[in-house]
Amino acid sequence: MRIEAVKLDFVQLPLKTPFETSFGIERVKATWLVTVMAEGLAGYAESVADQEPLYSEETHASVYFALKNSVLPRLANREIRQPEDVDAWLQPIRGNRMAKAAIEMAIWDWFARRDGMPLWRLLGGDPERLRIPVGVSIGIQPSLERLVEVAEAYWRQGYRRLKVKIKPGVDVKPIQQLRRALGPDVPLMADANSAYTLNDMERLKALDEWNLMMIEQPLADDDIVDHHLLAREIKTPVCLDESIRSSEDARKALELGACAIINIKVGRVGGHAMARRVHDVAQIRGAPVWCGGMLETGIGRAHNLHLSTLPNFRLPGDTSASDRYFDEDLIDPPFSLNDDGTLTVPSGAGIGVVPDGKRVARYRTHHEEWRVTGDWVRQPFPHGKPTTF
Ligand code: OSB
Ligand code: MG
Repeated sequence: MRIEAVKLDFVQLPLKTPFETSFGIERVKATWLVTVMAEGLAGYAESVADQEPLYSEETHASVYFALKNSVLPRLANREIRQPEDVDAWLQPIRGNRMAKAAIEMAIWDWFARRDGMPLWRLLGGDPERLRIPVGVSIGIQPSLERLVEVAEAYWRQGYRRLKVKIKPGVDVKPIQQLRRALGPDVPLMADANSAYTLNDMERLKALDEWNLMMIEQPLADDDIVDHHLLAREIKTPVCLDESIRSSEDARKALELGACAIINIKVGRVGGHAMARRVHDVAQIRGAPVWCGGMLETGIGRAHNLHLSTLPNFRLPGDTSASDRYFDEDLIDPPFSLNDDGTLTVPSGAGIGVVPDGKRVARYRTHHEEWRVTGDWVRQPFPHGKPTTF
């Protein structure tokens, strides 16, 4: 296929409740919805970058500029024979993984639709794993009472594990309270989003007592060595999120014993092809992975479910149902939680869901269409015009 046009819709969906982490509070889910057009077919994906570079270096603005100036020019006017070509051709671009992933994922969706098969099949997923066990990620709450209330409500809904955000000073107490309220058997874990250093060793050791499944990304986002030093000292298994940006990062982290588990986010590693390589590197070394999330709309959520069919996704992920985030998702029907705490992988071609036109129009604040003509990407959007993200 040759890309004929790329549509960008910037959408902003209000979150039902603010999501607080060690790096800030999100009240709205904003994303670039990317549509790749060719041969009368469309492929869909969304960017997982945020307004500010807090989780990673990327932002809505950087994704926009990387797509326009680096990513699309490397793909335009070339015959893409298979989705893996995109990953290979984008390798020279440093960083900007969320930008690369947004288009790469849309192209995977396009190919799967063209071939009339669900994306999981194209990715090589396991046909026996089409109901994905999921957990929920709980933001920092205004009080301990509220935290327990929220956690109990999700547990009653049937989620398979609970993850709570922690930061220095909001860690041992909430975990202790939760463990006491939920009992010893509820699978519970903590995500620090890089908020600690080795100076916090005692605090992190104090969590050992509460039987956590794992602690996610306790130390710096660019670190592997200190995580290894920490992992030697604590009993709680270490899981890496921010630190793993490629299969090479994964290999090094596992070789060094910096982590025992990896959270895979397609956007963070630059696309499905790389996500699969991270999965394989972990599988070979006997380390389980699970699928992380970035509060995606139904489009990104569908991609996550298809990826989660690969066999080494052995732990419940963060792909919760639509109603955990939004009153109204971009897809109709939204994703709902099955009684057994799973989400069902959509069975249609591609990711099996499409953005609902009316809803996109309702939440959209900006729209552009780039047509690939001649030997370049012709942009109807003039340079220099102020852009609202
Ligand atoms: O660290 O996993 C994280 C959300 C935004 C940014 C980073 C993270 C998260 C989550 C939420 O934990 C996962 C989800 O429900 O999508
Ligand atoms: Mg995380």
